[in-house]
Parts: sequence; C-alpha cells; structure tokens
Amino acid sequence: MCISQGFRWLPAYFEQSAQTRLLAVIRCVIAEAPLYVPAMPRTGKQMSVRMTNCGSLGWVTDQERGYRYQAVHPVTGRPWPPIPAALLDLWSAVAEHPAPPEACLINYYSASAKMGSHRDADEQDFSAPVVSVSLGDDAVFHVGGVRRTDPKTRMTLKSGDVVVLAGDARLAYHGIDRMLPGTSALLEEGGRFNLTLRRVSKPG
Ligand code: MD3
Ligand code: FE
Repeated sequence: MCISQGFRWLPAYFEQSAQTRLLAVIRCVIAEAPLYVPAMPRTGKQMSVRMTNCGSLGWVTDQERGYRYQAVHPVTGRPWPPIPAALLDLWSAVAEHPAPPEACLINYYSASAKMGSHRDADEQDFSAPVVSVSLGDDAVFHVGGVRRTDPKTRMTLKSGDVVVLAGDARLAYHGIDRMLPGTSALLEEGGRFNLTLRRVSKPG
C-alpha cells in the first residue's frame, strides 16, 4: 500500500516469537516506568490511551504544560528506562537515518481506546522518520496528508506490523479509529501496545 512517498508498511515484520520477546522487554520498561493517564493541554480531558516511554527523552502531555518531551516520568519523576536493544536494532534496520532514536513512546489501547487525527510535530528534526511497532489486538488506523482535510486511507494494523513514516508522510495526519478486540492472543489482558521510535533533537 502506497499512500505517499514516505509511508512504508512492513506487515508481520516481527514473527510470533519475536513479538513475545519484544512484549517481555516492554513489560520490563513498564515495571520501571508505569503507564499513566495523559491529559490534553488546556482542557485537561483525559486521553483514552495509557502512556509511558523509554529513551533519553519521552513524549508527555498534561493540562498545565501541554505536549512536550522531557527526560523524566511525569508521575515518578525518575529518568525513563533505556530503549531496549531490540528496538535500537529495528531502527538501524529500517530507519535509514544516521542518528539513533532518543524517544520510544509506548501507547496502550484497551478495547475502547482510540486516538484522534493528529500530526507528530513536537520534534525538532523532521528529517528523521518515526518507526512504529504494533503488538496485540488489531487496530483500524488512518493516514491522510499534511492538511487535516486531505483524503484519508484506512488500514488494519496487526501484531508484529512495523510502519516507517519518512519524507512527506512524516508530517501527515494520522490516528487510530478503533480497536478490534479479541483479534490477537499475544496480550493475556487483551488490547494493544504501539511503540513509536522518534528522533527529537537535531544531532550534534
Ligand atoms: C503516520 N500512534 O503515538 S502509530 C502516536 O497506533 C501515534 O498508537 C498511533 O500516532 C498508534 O503519535 C499510530 C503509526 C504512526 C506513527 C506516526 C506517524 C503513523 C504515522 C506519523 C506520521 C504519519
Ligand atoms: Fe502520532
């Protein structure tokens, strides 16, 4: 599927046992950096996804200070755990970018969670791609263009899928319309993790 020049979808990039290993390292990250409830800037409306991060920086949002990257967990105040080697290896294999990722945002979707259409624009270096990994239940995803009103393409992201957003796709609107509960047995509790690897600052 080719929506735009820079959109690369790698279905079933991780096979079953690789997904299980990746899930285990993500559970270790969450043990150190618990999922928290993010809130929208100004309104304070809670998002339906639960979030945490690993890396030298993490993406966070709350009512008072809004969207930003910071070096510590907003609840525990501790530095984020390092990005696991398996994810650094993934970046090396697919990102085609010289500098390593600084942030890995971990989103957890329950059966009713979704994410409204938005752009990832809080980074300083848009020349670096965003690399996404899906684990768990299927999710209906949409990607459009750089304008909110541009036509959207919908597809189902499955456990083990990797998406690389580079070039003109890097600043495209995208979101998660709905979950398809019970479609994967990877997570005992059901639901879905999405991991997004990001470069935040310009290198040097
Ligand atoms: C297309 N996450 O964390 S990942 C996000 O499934 C986010 O949790 C979604 O959007 C999720 O910001 C989608 C796939 C993705 C990530 C970044 C993109 C698609 C993208 C950036 C530009 C275009
Ligand atoms: Fe996004």
